[in-house]
Amino acid sequence: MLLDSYKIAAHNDDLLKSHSNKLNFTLSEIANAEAIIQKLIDFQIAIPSWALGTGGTRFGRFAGGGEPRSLEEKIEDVGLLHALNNASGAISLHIPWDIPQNYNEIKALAAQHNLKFDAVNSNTFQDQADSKYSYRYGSLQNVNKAIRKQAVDHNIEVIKHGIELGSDSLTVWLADGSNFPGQLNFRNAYENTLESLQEIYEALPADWKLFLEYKSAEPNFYSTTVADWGQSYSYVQKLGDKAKTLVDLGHHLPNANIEQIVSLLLMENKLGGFHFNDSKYGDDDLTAGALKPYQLFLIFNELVEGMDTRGMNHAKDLGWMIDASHNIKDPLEDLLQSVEAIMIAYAQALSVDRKALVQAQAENDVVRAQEILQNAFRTDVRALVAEARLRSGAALRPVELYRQLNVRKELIGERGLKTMATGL
Ligand code: PSV
Ligand code: MN
Ligand code: MN
Repeated sequence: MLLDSYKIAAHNDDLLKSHSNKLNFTLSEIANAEAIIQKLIDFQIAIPSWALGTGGTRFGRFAGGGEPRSLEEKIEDVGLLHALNNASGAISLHIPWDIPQNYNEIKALAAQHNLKFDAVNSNTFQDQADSKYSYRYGSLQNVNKAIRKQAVDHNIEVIKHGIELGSDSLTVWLADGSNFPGQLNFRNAYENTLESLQEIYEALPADWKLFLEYKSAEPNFYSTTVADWGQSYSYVQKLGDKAKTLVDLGHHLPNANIEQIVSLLLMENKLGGFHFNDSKYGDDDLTAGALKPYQLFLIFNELVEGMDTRGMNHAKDLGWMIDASHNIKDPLEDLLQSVEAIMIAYAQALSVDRKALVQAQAENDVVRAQEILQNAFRTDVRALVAEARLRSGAALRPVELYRQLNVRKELIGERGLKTMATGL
């Protein structure tokens, strides 16, 4: 399904007057509003291919219908999102869930939707029908060299797919760990993992990055071999400049200070990128900003400060991606909401009076520092985010237009009610 640009234009025309009123007020409130709008136009957040179908839990899955049945349909769905918000200009593939059959055709389809290929993801957390060895006791950490080699070879295969598609990064998330004390020699597991990662790193093209994602627990519940940012940092530090740590917001122990982690990884030049989502208990993969929008803002506050201090390009120097997979919402509406929440947090962070904050910190004026941050957080920047969309031909209110156009109904008509996205 392709969205007609005139339908977007008609939607925008209807809302233009009320939007202009809000925008004018916001412009009068925020000194650097024009610069913020430009940064928002440039900012793109990749969509993971596995978030386009309804997520499940181990207790069940309630599919909503009209879900993509192939890689082509996944690309079309991301194309829809991008047409609506002009901020979802990339798709991240998970191999072997998304193996391209014909690279040229897949690339042509993506180009038709103005999409790029973001990081490619390897999968050594599930056994495949044709795999010789099982990952039951881990992949890159495995005590058996032949199993480690199978996992290394898979990662190298994933890099090859990425090269064909024009991607420039590999994300490695390992389910490796142990369920019971005594099951694993921690040091051996670390050393095996390091050696395997080194072999994968060797296969990386010169202009590629390797992102090593950490996660505190699940599926292993006693130990995880890359469990936190310190462990990921320890590996990527040894691997070399192209290796960086990836922060998935849902992968921390409760109450972790994620913004501080972000700040220090940036300082060490080891922050690779993000998987955005929100959570209350664990790896809940809820819509970004649904529960803790202030935390999301504080993370962006550190990002803006740290990236500006280091002269980094906000849009290009880190990997920005959503990793949320919802259980009951329409996945496309959920993704539109996540992108919106991320853009709002980013815009708010860009509006922080940084000079005043530096001064308040130098004077230990704690009250003033809090006022500065909360003033930015409590200022409504939604008109700036909408204006960025308007200027780039996207919709002022993407979720509203998605519903008005009955997109899900159309997709069900095209694809059927009983569809199952490939992958999870
Ligand atoms: C693991 O929980 C994770 O966050 C990793 O990024 C995986 O690749 C992704 O979810 C999909 O299962
Ligand atoms: Mn993730
Ligand atoms: Mn996760």
